[in-house]
Amino acid sequence: MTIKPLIILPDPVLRQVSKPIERVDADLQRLSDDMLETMYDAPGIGLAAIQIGVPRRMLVIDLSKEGEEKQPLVFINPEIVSSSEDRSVYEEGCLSIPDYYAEVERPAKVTVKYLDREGKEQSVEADGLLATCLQHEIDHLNGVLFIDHISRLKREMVIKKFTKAAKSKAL
Ligand code: GNR
Ligand code: NI
Repeated sequence: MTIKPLIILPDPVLRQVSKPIERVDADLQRLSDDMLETMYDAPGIGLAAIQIGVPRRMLVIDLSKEGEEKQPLVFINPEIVSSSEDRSVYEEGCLSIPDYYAEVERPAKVTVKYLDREGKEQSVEADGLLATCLQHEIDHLNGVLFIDHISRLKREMVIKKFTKAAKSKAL
């Protein structure tokens, strides 16, 4: 397993729309292992493949707490098939936008259809943090970032700050 470098704002790779996965094979399982290792190392509670530069529709999540047994979840070709009317607000962050946090309102519950790590069709009714995290990660597969759900003024400030930081690091 390998820890991969994370793609950081304003890299245009983050705006790519990821393509469906056609075959769940050993290569894909290796990619999911690398994504989990990269997520645990960061540390984060979720990661989409595009965040390590792979434009494929796969994401990983682990909401277990420190010291608890790990609960790695792999979602391949996930699709939101229904969303609740009621909303909830969470303070979100993103490994591709380090050290920036903002409140985002989203549907409180979602039902997501997906393939698991073995390629078997599954469906989950998620609420709480899992619902928020699944929506945040599925947004990544569509080139959408959590800052797209905040005010334009705040979003432009964040993008400006990260653009400056990237320029000062470039050689
Ligand atoms: O680690 C993460 N924490 C988090 C907190 C609130 C809502 C969403 C997230 S996902 C984020 C990791 C990440 O960037 N996934 O794409
Ligand atoms: Ni993110």
